[in-house]
Amino acid sequence: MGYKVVVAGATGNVGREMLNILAEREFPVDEIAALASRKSLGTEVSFGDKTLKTQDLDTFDFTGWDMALFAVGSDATKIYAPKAARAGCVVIDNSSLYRYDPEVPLVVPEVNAEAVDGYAKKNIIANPNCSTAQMVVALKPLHERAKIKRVVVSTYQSVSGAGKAGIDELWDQTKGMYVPGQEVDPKKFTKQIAFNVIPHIDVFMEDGSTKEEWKMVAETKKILDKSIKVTATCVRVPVFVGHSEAINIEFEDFLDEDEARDILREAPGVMVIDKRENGGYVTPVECVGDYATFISRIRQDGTIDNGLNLWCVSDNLRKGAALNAVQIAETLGNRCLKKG
Ligand code: 2RA
Repeated sequence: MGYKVVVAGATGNVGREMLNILAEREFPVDEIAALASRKSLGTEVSFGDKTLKTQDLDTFDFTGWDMALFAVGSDATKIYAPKAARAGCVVIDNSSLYRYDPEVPLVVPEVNAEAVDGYAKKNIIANPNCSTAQMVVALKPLHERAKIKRVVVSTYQSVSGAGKAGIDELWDQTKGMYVPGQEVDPKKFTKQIAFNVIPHIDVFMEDGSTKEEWKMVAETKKILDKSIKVTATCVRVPVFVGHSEAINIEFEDFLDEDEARDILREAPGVMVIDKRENGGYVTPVECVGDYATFISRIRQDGTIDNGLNLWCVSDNLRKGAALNAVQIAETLGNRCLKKG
């Protein structure tokens, strides 16, 4: 006996990955519905070896459905997530809308799976921001061993984090540089992303940080430990898929780099690739399509008493979004919605 599962936003990058991963992991599905907005209605999407015709999110009746994985953005989530929740369908939402709501669990299963137990307050569970998810997977096992005081993180985020538009912009600008007649009008974008990096993701906050940076701070505190001080610089880079992060950690107690490496090797969701030689580390192109949060360049930070540096890379469409959402669904099913 399986679950009746909905994927809302099934034609977007994350929605398609949700369907792919539900099939790859053989999630126990009795029935599945792929929902899309009016403009994408009828588009066909793959679910394993099946093809699903998308249905209308606006008119869909969630009654009798067990779980709905949402990848529709905050505006549409605001309208349809409460409707699904009221119908008794548990929403697992990839937008930022509910992440900071104290009544909504914000979950990375390798870090705080037990938080799923609080789903019934609003029948909604929130998926974290992609750059947060991979980082807390790496921090959790180290925090348990040597209690983290402070994290300084610089991110190198791929353009797929900005959706299809982000991918198209990089492609068009790059093509425009090499194909005569396909140059892109500079008036069409604020800053060039092709062969460039942009220290700005989401909107600017009063204190000069960006909302993407604020998300990493707020979400790490909610998911892992509110006592951890976090400061972030989030940068967009000309990579199609795969977020990278340079993470500096200060602990309460000393943690030797070799012990940290051993701990990470055993940590759930982590793959350590860390040799001090040419190619002995992971890069974004190698993480695409994988489930793992890859860790490389593990080394002491000798400028402080209890410091460690590491390099963290993961597929932002998978662990950063669709995979984490499916893992939440698995955790919800195993802990709270067991089927006969
Ligand atoms: C980004 N994390 O990378 C944000 C949203 N996916 O653009």
